[in-house]
Amino acid sequence: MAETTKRALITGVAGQDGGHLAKLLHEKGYEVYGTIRGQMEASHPRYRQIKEEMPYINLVMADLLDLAALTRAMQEIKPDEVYNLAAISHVGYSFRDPILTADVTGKGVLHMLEAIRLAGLEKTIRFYQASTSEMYGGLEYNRPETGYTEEAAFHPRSPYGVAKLYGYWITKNYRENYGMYALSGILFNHEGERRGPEFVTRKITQSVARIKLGKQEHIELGNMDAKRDWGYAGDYVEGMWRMLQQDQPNDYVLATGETHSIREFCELAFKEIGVELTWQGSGVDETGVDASTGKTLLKINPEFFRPSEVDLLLGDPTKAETELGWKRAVDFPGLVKLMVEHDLKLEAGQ
Ligand code: NAP
Ligand code: F7E
Repeated sequence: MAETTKRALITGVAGQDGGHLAKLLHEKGYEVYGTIRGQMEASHPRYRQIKEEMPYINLVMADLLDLAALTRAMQEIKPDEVYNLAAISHVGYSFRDPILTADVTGKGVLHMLEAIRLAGLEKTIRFYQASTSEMYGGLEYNRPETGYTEEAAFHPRSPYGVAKLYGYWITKNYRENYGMYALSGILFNHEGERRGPEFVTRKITQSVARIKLGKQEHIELGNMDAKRDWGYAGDYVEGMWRMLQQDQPNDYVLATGETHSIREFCELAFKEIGVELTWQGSGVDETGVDASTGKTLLKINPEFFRPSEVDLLLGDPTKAETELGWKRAVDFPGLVKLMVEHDLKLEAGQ
């Protein structure tokens, strides 16, 4: 049921969170605008696909590298709320293309803030910056007892994390310098049926579905020891919206307060298709084996190792729970289940 007639602009609307957020805001009665990049026009297959799935999004062509396009978008749309979700968001990729990552994921945030100022809207727009748990360094640098809070120290371990830290600080800086309503959501990993297949959870659930249907023999992964605080993206976009409804701008952590290893994710995903996965060997020789058939279903491929890792992420969402009344609904087994079920249907062509 519509609750508002506000206008929202979402950058990166074709990404995982963009889709969830656009739907949420549309359901709340917002007029939703979303940026995509490239030289698409209405006849482009990707453009058509987005419009078919989410006809309510008004698509705007704007690259985060292009200050002029962003300024024009602000002038024409005059949004009440801006959610800056666009980024080079893959941590592994950021090691391969650190300069583009710095430009888009870091300096792109400055472009957004300057576009708002150039359009003369800095007193009216509420700005959300998609900050990340990758700004914390993992156990070697910062050992959280009950999880990282908004006050924990940062020590990013990848070009992506460093670029995001710039985005975090420049957002805080514009809040302090110009009195802008600008804040960061520091979000821990969130996944789901819209997650890109280049991220480990979706790679696992897609592969499990394909193995079940006889379309794939095994899956190859990198570091199995990393632990992540994984939630459901649908729950997290509700938290983003709640942040921008507060009287004063403030930064918030969204997390589940639980951490699980890649191994645990694999075990649960295979369990969904009736396979008990057991582990043999160690290091690059580790394998995941079907306990009943002895078939190797998982191998390690060093190609997926990163030059440096965040070994463990665990967030403390107390502030968001207390001040925003936010709480995740989907738990870890529920998340794995919904992703595997979705991919089984998708791979079966249903
Ligand atoms: P995503 O699926 O990778 O979506 C990112 C979007 O940004 C894509 O639609 C991409 O467009 C767009 N983009 C990339 N480069 C761009 C450019 N130069 N100009 C304009 N758009 C560009 O990411 P997500 O998972 O939805 O995450 C949303 C945001 O939250 C990101 O900023 C991410 O870094 C951050 N974050 C994510 C998580 C998480 O666990 N998902 C956690 C913390 C923070 P194309 O489709 O054309 O590539
Ligand atoms: O990796 C390990 C990998 O790429 C998770 C982004 O949304 O969340 C995401 O970043 C872990 C890492 O996500 C493979 O080494 C093992 O330890 O799914 P991921 P991420 O790096 O945690 C944060 C919060 C963001 O902000 C980012 O935008 O899994 N891993 N084997 C693998 N990872 C991948 N991708 N592929 C593998 O084969």
